[in-house]
Amino acid sequence: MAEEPKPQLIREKLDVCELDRARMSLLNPALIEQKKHERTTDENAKPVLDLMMREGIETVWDRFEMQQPPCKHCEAGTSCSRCTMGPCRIIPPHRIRGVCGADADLIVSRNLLDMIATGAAAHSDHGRDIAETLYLLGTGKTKDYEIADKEKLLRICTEYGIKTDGKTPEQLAAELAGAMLDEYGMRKNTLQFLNRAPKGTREIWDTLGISPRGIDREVVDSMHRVQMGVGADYVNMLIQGLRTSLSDGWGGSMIGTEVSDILFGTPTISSSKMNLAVLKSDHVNISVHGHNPVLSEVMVRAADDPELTALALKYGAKGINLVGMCCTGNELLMRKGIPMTGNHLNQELIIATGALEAMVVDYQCIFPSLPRTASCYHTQIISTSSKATIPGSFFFDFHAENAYLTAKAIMRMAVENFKNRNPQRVLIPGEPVPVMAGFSTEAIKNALGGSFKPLIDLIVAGKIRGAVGIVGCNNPHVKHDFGHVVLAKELIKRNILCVETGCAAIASGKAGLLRPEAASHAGDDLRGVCESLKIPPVLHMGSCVDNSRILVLAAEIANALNVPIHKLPIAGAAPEWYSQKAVSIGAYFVASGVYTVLGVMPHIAGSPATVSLLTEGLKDAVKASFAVEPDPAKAAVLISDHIELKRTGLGI
Ligand code: BF8
Repeated sequence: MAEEPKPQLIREKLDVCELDRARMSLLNPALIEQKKHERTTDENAKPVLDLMMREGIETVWDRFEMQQPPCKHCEAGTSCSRCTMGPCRIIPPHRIRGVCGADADLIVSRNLLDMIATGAAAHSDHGRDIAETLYLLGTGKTKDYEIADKEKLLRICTEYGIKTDGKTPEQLAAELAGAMLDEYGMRKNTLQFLNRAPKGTREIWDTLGISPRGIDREVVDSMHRVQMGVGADYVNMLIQGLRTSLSDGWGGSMIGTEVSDILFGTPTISSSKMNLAVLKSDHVNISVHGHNPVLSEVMVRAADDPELTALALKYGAKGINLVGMCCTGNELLMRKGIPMTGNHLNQELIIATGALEAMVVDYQCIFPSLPRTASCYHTQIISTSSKATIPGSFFFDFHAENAYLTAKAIMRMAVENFKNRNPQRVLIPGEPVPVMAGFSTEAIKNALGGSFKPLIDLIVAGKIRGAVGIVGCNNPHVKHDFGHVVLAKELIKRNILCVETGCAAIASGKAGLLRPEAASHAGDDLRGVCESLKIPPVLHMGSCVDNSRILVLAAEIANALNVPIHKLPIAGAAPEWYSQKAVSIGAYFVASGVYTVLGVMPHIAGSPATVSLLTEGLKDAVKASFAVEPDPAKAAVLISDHIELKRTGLGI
């Protein structure tokens, strides 16, 4: 029998700098009280944040303060350090070109294209890891996964033109995964899922020349253009940004979502709980953090392993409590109802509850500082991806082929760490909030009786004025969760349905908006709809790759009405975005015809031409544009006006 793998220590354990701690713990109590309210709206986070400031344990907000004021050239996007002729900054009126001759427009657009390509690469590589897992399953190279949704496997095989008759699910899995992996290169020169978009939308892409030719191909093409001496025209750079983002939304991310559903089950409406209080003082607490369910799904199975639960009892715990964080938490919440601890800015706070035995991470949105925070407690940070080893963490080289044994070894390490917990330092604040989640496109359709017609009828009748996808992150530039929650409340008040993913959905969950009772915050018409369907006015549609579900939902409604997506009364919003992935999401929303309002200004102000193209010029090209509005109440007005304009356009 194969042996459980052993962890490898990635460099030395990091300790929090004693000087930092001494300096920070000198904060006076009144200042701590003020700061905790300024930093977050998450009531369960406040006592932990308070404790961290009193004890001088550094957080993202402290580092943010230490970085102020920001470099104004970087903030405007007009600094460039891509090559060693520089670094360069554009400082009018004299320094208006970098050493290579690039002006502000080129530098800004080159930086932005880099961000889009980085985000698209992250989502799409995640999708590839999942497609590879399906391939390994299909070819018998891993026994640690099974096909949970055979109906979806058949449906997507048919969509890909794969003959299904007489083939086993495993054969189909291998064929489908092979066809998807082909789309990463350029053998096919198109992506199958683009055909899900309405004809009118696809025609816009073809006319503009932004139909993606391959997932990796567009990312590599973009990286080629940001090389000095290639891209010289800011318009050309930004148009390639749109094509790259489409290869993410309708390509890599959509593959990630659909194959995750095949492997782990298409989400159905379910209930769970959210916030830091889902930790249990008498259990071994293990949090999975990151994005890829290939790891977290096996952790769910390992948490039920009788050998490990017996071990937990032996160490005096009442059991193992596996909880989620950020998007891998969303994946588990959507499919398995696993409780969720919090979003991006909660990741250090969960450690400071003193009740976390292990934080098991894969990749994306993981602060490299986590081992420093953990060094103040007994928590072990366990990294699992060779792409994302973290100094100060224990590393297990996790692969689909060794998945279960590795998950068991990780879980064993966490359980054995329970004895090191100091009960005197445990602070689990308040009570968890109930949430309803699992609103995949299929689940929404089922809830509506098997077709989107009832939803379309409600929109036509004006009971639902429109729908908005609120997505994206937390960002210390914005009070934690404030942008998400205020925007959602303002929109539902105006009878606009919200569909959410990522950290936005978690913010709403913690604020109680993912409960059917939240219908009381909605306008009369939307409240009536929610009450009759027994659903919340804010629907949790999954993780960030699951923004592809929002695209599919929009496409299905547009196809039913026989109009392009840009004619629908819908919008997108990212009130607290920080990540390159979010830039890619925003770009594919806009490229797909969805007006999108950002709450944080991208680093583009140094090129008025770029700002004008993104906020105005794109309306001619893709019939949608970006807007930036930091005040979520004002953003709700912009969105509501846009929705009413689209309703008028449709004659409803
Ligand atoms: O992919 S919403 S902070 S956790 S990037 Fe990250 Fe942003 Fe959260 Fe998920 Ni998405």
